[in-house]
Amino acid sequence: MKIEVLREDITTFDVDAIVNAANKTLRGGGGVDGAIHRAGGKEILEECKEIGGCETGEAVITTAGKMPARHVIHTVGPVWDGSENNEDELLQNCYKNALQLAVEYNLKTIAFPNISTGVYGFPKERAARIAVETVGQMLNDDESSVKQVFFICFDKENYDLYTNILEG
Ligand code: AR6
Repeated sequence: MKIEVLREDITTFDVDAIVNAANKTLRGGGGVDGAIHRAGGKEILEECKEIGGCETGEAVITTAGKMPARHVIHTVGPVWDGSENNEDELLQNCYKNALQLAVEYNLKTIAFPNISTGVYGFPKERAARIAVETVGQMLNDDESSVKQVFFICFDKENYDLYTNILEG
């Protein structure tokens, strides 16, 4: 499995699945969630309504509507609360469950945004370390269909953090 860090708009990215940092209602919102629903069109919202909702740390899958990607894996990151509510483990679960779903669908390429580091306020460096570590742990799994993971960083701070962590 290969890991790459890019500074991009995830909605324009051509992979088997892009991951959405959604909320529990799955009805769209701001940030990357808003961008994905705007770019993908109403088909995604219709599928999300059918699914109903998603708990923090869990993941669900829909098509990607009008975007170049084939699927959207929606996961709900934890709201940062000063590490009082198991946020680290819940964020780990987002990455694990999204990858797990990608394997169930036999997907080869997946792109993650920096889950929880926007509106949900998770400290960026702490989140980046969790993301890299959790995805890295699945590197050794030969059974995995996933061959390439992209961390799509929207802001320069996240881009620099991920680059440093992966180089170090
Ligand atoms: N492509 C890639 N990354 C992006 C894009 C984009 N087009 N737009 C924003 N980001 P956030 P959260 C980055 O706030 O913290 C929504 O309202 C952004 O710079 O989107 O998990 C949901 O409905 C940041 O690094 O998600 C929830 O209510 C990262 O995406 C809530 O926000 C995540 O920021 C979820 O909050």
